[in-house]
Amino acid sequence: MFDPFLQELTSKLQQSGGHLLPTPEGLAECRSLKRQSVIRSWLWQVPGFRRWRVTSLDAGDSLQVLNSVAYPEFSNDQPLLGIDLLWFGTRGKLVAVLDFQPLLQDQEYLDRYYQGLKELVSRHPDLHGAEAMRSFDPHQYFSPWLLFCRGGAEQAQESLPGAFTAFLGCYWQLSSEASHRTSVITPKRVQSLQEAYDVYSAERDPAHGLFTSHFGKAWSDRFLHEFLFPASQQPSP
Ligand code: BLA
Repeated sequence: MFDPFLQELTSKLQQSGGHLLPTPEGLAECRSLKRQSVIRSWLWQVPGFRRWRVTSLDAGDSLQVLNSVAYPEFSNDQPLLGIDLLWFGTRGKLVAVLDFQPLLQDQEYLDRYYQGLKELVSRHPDLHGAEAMRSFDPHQYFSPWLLFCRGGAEQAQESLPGAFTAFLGCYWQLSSEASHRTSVITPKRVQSLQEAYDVYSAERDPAHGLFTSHFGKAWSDRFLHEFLFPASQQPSP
């Protein structure tokens, strides 16, 4: 379902001078024979970013996922890129979340970074439902203009492709302007806010149960703490 999206993201990363880095041993790919599924992950080195990860999960008709997070360099206080797209084929259900994940929620920060996303959302009102969040807090690391939709095939096929392209374009625009901008938040604070994002996300991520049911607890714990949210790892004693 999301292969064209993954290809689009991958080619944009390549065009931006990105190249692949090795993923931690055993985490690049995992298969579940029982659930007939495979999860694949890529770690990118992209100019201007300290980390950019991409994951796709293919469990056939039961579930397809594309997930990605981009962490800008600490000298750049712009939002993180957050992508979480899920397609439950058997039930014909879509969960789509696209956001510029803010480090802070104050008005000055939102005014600085959200003009583009605000306009995009006004062109795609069907993807900006008033969905309630069950596990996350909408006021922590989510923006008021996130695209968040629990929908069906119509949204997935008709609205999402155009919105996804525009969303990537908008984030690339923000990133290309970084060199002309002065960050307001100090690099030290950006670092601690990005690390707190990992700690918070590892605690709340509703995917952990799903990973465990496909790939077992040991692999899923490692994947969560070593690949998805590395700053959530306990420092070794
Ligand atoms: C929800 N994301 C979900 C759910 C699952 C995943 C299973 C619950 C489905 C539901 O609410 O109906 C799946 N999350 C994954 C997978 C990965 C993952 C497979 O991290 C990793 C490969 N989630 C993100 C990012 C964002 C995000 C980057 O990982 C930001 C754009 C958002 N996911 C997000 C939100 C929800 C969600 C807002 C709804 C959760 C809620 O209701 O609180």
